[in-house]
Amino acid sequence: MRLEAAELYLIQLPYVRPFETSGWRETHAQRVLVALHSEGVTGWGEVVAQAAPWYSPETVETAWHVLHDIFLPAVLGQGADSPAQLFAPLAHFRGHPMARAALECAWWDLRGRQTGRSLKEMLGGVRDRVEVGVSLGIEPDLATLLGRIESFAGQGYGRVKIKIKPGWDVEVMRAARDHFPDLRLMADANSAYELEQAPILAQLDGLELLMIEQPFDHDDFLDHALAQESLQTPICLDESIRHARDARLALEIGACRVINIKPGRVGGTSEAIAIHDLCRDRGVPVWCGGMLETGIGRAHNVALAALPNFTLPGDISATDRYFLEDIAHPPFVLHAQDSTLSVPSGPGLGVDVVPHRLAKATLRHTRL
Ligand code: OSB
Ligand code: MG
Repeated sequence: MRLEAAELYLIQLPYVRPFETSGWRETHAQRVLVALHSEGVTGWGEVVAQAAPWYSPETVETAWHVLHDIFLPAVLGQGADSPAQLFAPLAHFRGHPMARAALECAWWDLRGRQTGRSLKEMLGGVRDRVEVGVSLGIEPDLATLLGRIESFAGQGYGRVKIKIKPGWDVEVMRAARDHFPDLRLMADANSAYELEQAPILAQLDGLELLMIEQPFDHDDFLDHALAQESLQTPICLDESIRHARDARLALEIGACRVINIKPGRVGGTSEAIAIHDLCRDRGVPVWCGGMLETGIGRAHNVALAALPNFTLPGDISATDRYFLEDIAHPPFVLHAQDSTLSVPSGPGLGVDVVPHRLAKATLRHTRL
């Protein structure tokens, strides 16, 4: 297929509730959406970069710039019959994985809609439903957080992740464990700790947490390896894993026992699958992380999480956990009996952008 035209949308959607981590607080999602056009068909992708470089160095504006001025001019007019061919014109450009991932997502959606195949089918998914959890931000006080856990557990979420930071950690996790003895619980620090604070993390051993996610620097391996040696709880790396080579390094030196795979962070679907395969071959479990995506990114993540080695619940919650009104339809709804979401079976992503909702959310739009 030849890519004929593209569109970029900068959108803003209010979250149902502000989301706070050890490093930032967001009240709205700002995202860049990419639409690729070929032979009368459109495919969509979502750039998961945020308004500021909190989680990663990319932002909505760096993504807009690099897509508009560099990546899209390089791929438009070119043949793109595979992800490798799509990315070939970008081989000499560095970085900007979230912008790349949105391009690849749009390509898969386009390919699926042209061939009538679902993303799950094209990627080799083996499940019709994927197990999911919910990621809960830092709250003003413990009672509020416990109320939130109770509410989500009541809705049927079987796994709850709690954002931690120094001063909002041991007491919080212990209270969560005391109140919810049977719930699958985990903590995510988003790089808030120094190696010297490893004894704080050691106090979480014994709470039977599924894992502790990214306690140390966003680009660190060594500190994680040193801490994992004495921690019983598995460390999961998120920010540190930028591609399959990072995953290899982390596993070789024992920096983690679990990996969170986010297509945006690793530069796209194909790299996400490469990490999945590497971990599968080494017997290391993976799960699909989230970036508070709209329905576009969520549909992609749900299909990815249908691959066989995604054996732990993903950060892919139901649409109503994020937005009152998403730009995509239909919404994702939690199956309360088994804490799962259904994997769409329609062509491509299997969800559609709703034009009037997109128009309402759009801050800027351009066509190339
Ligand atoms: O660290 O996993 C993270 C959201 C934005 C950026 C980073 C992270 C997160 C989440 C939310 O934890 C996961 C989700 O529900 O999408
Ligand atoms: Mg994380």
